Amino acid sequence: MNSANELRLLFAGLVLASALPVLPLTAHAETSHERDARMKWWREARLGMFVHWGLYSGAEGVWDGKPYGGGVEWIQDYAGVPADVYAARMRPLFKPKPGFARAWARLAREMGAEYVVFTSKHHEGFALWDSKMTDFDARDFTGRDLFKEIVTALRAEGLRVGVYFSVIDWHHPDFPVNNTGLPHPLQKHPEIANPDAGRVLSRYVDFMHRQVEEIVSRYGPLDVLWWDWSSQETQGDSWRAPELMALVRKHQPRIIMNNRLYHSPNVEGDNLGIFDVAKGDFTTPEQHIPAIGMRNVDWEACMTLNGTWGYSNHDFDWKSAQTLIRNTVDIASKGGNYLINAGPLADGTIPEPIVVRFHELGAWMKTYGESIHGTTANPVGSVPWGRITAKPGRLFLHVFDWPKDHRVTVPLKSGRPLRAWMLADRAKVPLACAATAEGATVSLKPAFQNPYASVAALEVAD
Ligand code: JFZ
Repeated sequence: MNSANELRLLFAGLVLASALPVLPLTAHAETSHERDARMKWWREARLGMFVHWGLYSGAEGVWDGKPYGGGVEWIQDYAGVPADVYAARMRPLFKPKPGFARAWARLAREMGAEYVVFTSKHHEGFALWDSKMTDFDARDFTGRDLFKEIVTALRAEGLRVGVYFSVIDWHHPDFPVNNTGLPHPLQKHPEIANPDAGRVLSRYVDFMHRQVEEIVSRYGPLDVLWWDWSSQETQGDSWRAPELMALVRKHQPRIIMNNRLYHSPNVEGDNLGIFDVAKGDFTTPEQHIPAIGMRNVDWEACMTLNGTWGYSNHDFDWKSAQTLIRNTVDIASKGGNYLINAGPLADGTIPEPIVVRFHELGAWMKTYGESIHGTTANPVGSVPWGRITAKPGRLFLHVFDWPKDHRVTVPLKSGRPLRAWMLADRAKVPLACAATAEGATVSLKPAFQNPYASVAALEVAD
């Protein structure tokens, strides 16, 4: 072939290539319609229960008699404990009682949660399933497959199943100590001259991929994979994330994953504006509620109930039931999900202060759940007296500050008020409501006032 023909061929090839869409890594690219169908249950759920439970639960926030603050599921790191010492000390303390998982599932249901995310492996590296890849797992420590017990119990209660998986692993001998931007207990040991000698990250990543494959291939359909977490230096490529996510999707085509294989929540903020569905289905603001929500981004705010994810025997700084209920409302009004944490004891018992608060939230949800589940963000603009959620043709007026004249103003953008009633009123006796220059006013009934958040439904005609 002469060079002119070669050039012509090359040119034709270039034109053709630029006309083709970029081929996705997976065999079939998901359309936005298919994505919406896959995300449907999650977008409607609005409330989930997070469970942090592992060997750290047995330390209860104390190491060598010294109490630690903060998230004490990190106690191995806080106290700079080498993996073998940690495993030996924690092993005898980890004694799950029979039926613990059924109690978790029942509590999640009673609280009004639609899904539960539990730590299958936290940073300490201990696997709650029967892993063939390591003897640092539930089967070797307890003779049981705790993952299976938890998944079975959640499904029996009709809950969606979410699996938290830490890509950070302080037990595996190939997980780097330094220069990842991620924590490691041996960083507290400057006397170890070269702690990274002999550690090969790619070997850990191979191991981690195979662990993930065990989880996603053995226990039937899973609903959420909650990765945790990455840094600027160590993310995406470091974990071979596209391959890992494709592996998960091969076994679990409908699973929903967060974006923490690429994202460090507290360092980079909430990812507003740079959200990319190729890097995860939703983003995870931690310990705060985004001021105005996030337009066109699926998000879930995760929060502790006191100051720690894992159980502490000396942190009594519990959020009130009112805060839980108002956070639930606030987050739903901004279009997000609320994932509330419980840290059980090493035997699986959920502490009474948590049970009491979750029951109180659940009692409120029982009456007002229709104003949370299946709703979308406030479509009309903020109001001084509380928050608003929406369903087609209907607004839910959540009143935090009950007006002295019992009347709330709703800034309708279009349409006119049809009828209104208090959600707690089973008879649905109509409330006085009227169209005004601002939109509508609704007269509330004090007999149906709720100390946490009162709710009225308002039907709006186009
Ligand atoms: C992570 C975990 O470290 C924590 O133990 C808990 O599981 C929580 C839900 O997720 O928390 C983080 C994640 C990232 C940062 C800090 C805490 N960060 O980027 O600094």
